[in-house]
Amino acid sequence: MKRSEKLFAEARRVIPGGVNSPVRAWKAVGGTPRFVSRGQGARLTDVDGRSYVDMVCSWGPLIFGHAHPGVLRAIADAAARGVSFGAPTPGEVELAREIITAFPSIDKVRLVSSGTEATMSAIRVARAFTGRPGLLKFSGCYHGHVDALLVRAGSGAATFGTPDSEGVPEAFTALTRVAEYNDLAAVEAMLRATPREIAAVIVEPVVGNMGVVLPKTGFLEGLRKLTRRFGALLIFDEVITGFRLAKGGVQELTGIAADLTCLGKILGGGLPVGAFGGRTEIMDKLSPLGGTYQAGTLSGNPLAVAAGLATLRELGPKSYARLEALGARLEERLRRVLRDRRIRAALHRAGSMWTLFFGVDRVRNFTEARAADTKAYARFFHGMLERGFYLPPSQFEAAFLSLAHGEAEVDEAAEAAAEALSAS
Ligand code: KE4
Repeated sequence: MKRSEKLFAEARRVIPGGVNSPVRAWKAVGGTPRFVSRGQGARLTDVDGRSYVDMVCSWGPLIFGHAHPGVLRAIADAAARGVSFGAPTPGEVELAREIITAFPSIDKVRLVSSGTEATMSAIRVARAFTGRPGLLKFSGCYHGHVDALLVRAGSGAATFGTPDSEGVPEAFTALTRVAEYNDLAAVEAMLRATPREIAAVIVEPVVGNMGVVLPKTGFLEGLRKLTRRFGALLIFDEVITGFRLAKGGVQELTGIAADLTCLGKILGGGLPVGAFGGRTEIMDKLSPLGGTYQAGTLSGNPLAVAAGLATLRELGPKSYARLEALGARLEERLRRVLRDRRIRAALHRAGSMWTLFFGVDRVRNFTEARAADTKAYARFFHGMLERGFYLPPSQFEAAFLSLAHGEAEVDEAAEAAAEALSAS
C-alpha cells in the first residue's frame, strides 16, 4: 500500500483532506484510502496493484460494473464528434424520452451535472410552483450539499432545521423542517401546524444515505396522501434508487407517482449527469418558459448523455431479475454467517443495495442508525478489504452489487465475511 500512502500524503498538500469528496478519505473507518488505477467489471485495482471486488460501484452509478464495453464505445463515438457544444443535441432528447418512459410521473425533465443540482433545482421549482417557502426533509436522508438541506437531525418530532455545516447561515435553513424517517404522524402534525407553508416534502423513498433503510408499510403512501391534502409537492429523490431498484425506481415498484423526481448516478453511466422532472405544469415554470431560473454549462453534456443512453438502453426486466437474485443470494449467505456466529446485526437490503448495521436489531430511522456500532463496522470494512472486498468506508452508506458481479463474487464475499467476523 506504499503508493497509496505516498499519493495520499501528496494529495493532502493540494486537495482539502486529499479527496474531492469527503467520504473518500476513510475518516469513518480509518486507514489510508486506496488510490485506484483502474476498474474492470466487478473489480477495482489500486495503484499498488492490489485488486478487489468492488461493492461501492462509484456509490451506485456503475450498474454494469467498470469499463463496460458498450458504455466505453458510446463515449468514444460521441467524443470523436466533439465533447461539448453548449447547444442542444439529439442525444438529450433521446435521454429525456428514456427517462419519461421509465417514470410515467415525469412529463418533462431537465438534465444537470450532479444529483445536488437536481435536488437544488427541484426545490426551487417546487417553491415557484406552490408559491410557498417551506421544506420538509427527513434526518438521515441526504440530497446533496444544498444549503437549505444541510440541516441537523432534529430530536423527536418535526423540528426546525439548524445548519449541519459551517458556512450555512441560520437563515438558509430556517425554512426547512426535519422529521424522523418513517414517522408519518410527525409529518402530519407539521403540515397541520403550517398548512400553507410547505412547498415540498423531499424524501429518499428507499434510503441509501443512512445505510439502506426501508420505508415502513404505508409510509410512502401516507406521504403521498398528506402532501396532496396540504398542497405540498412530493419530491422523490431517486438519485440512488432510480434505474437501480427498477427501471422506474421506487415509483415503478410502489405505483406511487411523485410530483417531482430527482435522478442521477446510473443515469450517467458513471459520467456526471443529474436530472429532475415532473408534470408539465410544474416544469414549465422553468426559464426560458417561466420565471424560475436554472442553468448549466455542461448540462446535457454529449459524452455523459451517450454513457447514460448506452446504460439505460441495456437495462431491462432481466437485469433487475438478475440483480435481485444476486442480492437475495448474498443476503441468504450473510444471514447464515450472522446466525452461525451469533452476531448482533441488522442486514438491510433492497434489490442490489445493502447494508450491514452492527450492534442493533433493526434500523427504521436515523436515531436508530446512529445507535449502530460504527467501530465494529470499521473492523468489518478492514477485514473485508484484507480479503479483497472493497466496501463503502462508512456504516452510513449503501453497498452495491452490479451486473458484472456473479455467484462467485457473492459466495466469496460471504466466505470473506465469515472469516472477517470470526477474526474481529
Ligand atoms: P451528487 O451531487 O453527489 O451527484 O448527488 C447528491 C445526492 C443526491 N441524492 C442522493 C439520494 C444521494 O445519495 C446523493 C449522493 N450520494 C453520495 C453517497 N451516498 C455520493 C457520494 C459522495 O458524496 O461522495
